[in-house]
Amino acid sequence: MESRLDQEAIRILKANDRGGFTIPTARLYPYQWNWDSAFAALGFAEFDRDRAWREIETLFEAQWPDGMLPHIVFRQNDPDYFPGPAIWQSNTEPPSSGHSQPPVTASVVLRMVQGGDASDLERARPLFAKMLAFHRWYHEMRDPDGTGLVGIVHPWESGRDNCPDWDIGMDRIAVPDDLGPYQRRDTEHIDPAERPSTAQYDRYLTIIKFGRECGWDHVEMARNGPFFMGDPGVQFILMRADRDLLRLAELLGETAAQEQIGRWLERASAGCQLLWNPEVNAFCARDLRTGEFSDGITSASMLAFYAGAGTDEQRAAMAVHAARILDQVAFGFPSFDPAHPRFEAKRYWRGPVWAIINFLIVDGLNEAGETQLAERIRDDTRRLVETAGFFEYFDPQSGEGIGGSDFTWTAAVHLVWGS
Ligand code: 2M8
Repeated sequence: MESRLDQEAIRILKANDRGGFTIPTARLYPYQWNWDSAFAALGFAEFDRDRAWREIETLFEAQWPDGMLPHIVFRQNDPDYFPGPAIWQSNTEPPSSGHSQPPVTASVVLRMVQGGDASDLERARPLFAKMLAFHRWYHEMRDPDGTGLVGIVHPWESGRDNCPDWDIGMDRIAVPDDLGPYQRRDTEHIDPAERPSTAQYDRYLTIIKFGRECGWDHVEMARNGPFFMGDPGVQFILMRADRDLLRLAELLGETAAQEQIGRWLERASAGCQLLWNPEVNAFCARDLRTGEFSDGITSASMLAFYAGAGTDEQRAAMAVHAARILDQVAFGFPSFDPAHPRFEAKRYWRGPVWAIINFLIVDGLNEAGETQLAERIRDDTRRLVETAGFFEYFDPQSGEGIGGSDFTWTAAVHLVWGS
């Protein structure tokens, strides 16, 4: 029996469907976003499996020849969003942005295969080589020295745009005099107090300018771009996605790829130790140009469980941090540590709760046997949606829904978890 909320979630996914691809929400985000689309597929899989597979297939239509899966696909020009295709100048068809986003696709595809039948496995088959190329791109282009730790070249690549994780890297960016005037659109849709600052947008655009001027040469971006930071979110999501891609390789009989994926996994398990901040006793973001650590714990730090990363001792320390942070908010899991001076309950990725991150954290905590913590976060997410609705993010203290409404990935998480 579908509950009222299930019906509402299905309505949202259908309303945000633009014919084979789904937008995160109307007006604020009118294009196809990489990891939003992957979560949308999981939501569709609950009631329309063909449509779920279409979502992943249309996303991969935008894959670059070098393997990169871009973070936004611009199928049409929409003045509601800035920066659009004319700013990115990707020179690709369809036009896209010039960097990527957290690589959740292989994990989503494995989940769809495991929850389906033989026809789902067949639908995954042609996607395998594309996902393998995407993972190779991450391991080679975002880790050109083979350290086992991938970096991100833009805060948007983390998906956690204005998180305090990036403040140390962003502070080092010099905004050029010829950046030129530009008109933001997000602050016309949403209260500017709940969005990134102007100084941050200046820096986001400075990085795009660099990318555009070097023709989106990814080695150049990683070696000499204005920003290059290690992100616990992308690192842990990639580690888990490698593990899930390996499982897919086994199910599909793709023997040749297995050794390669195994090597990536081994290297990344060692490389993630570079994110262990001994002063905070936690996994934290790190500036890969200077070696400096961010000193804050985020919701992405908690994805260590999801990746199976770190030692038993490190994961035990992370569980203690998780319990302490949950005790400080009415609804978990906040995107930034509420005890840190940079925490802001309503400002986007500097404090609010995000359903998709909760979904990944809960998956990892359950797998690690931390079931009480997992249950608590899942209950909090359910209460937030029940009382506030399918918002983009939520205030961890008041439970208020903030940002875009009728949001695709919040609806998808609700459907996957069930009422
Ligand atoms: C947010 O990011 C975009 C840029 O990519 C923006 O603010 O314009 C982030 O929450 C990101 O994780 C998400 O994929 C995107 C669409 O929901 O919005």
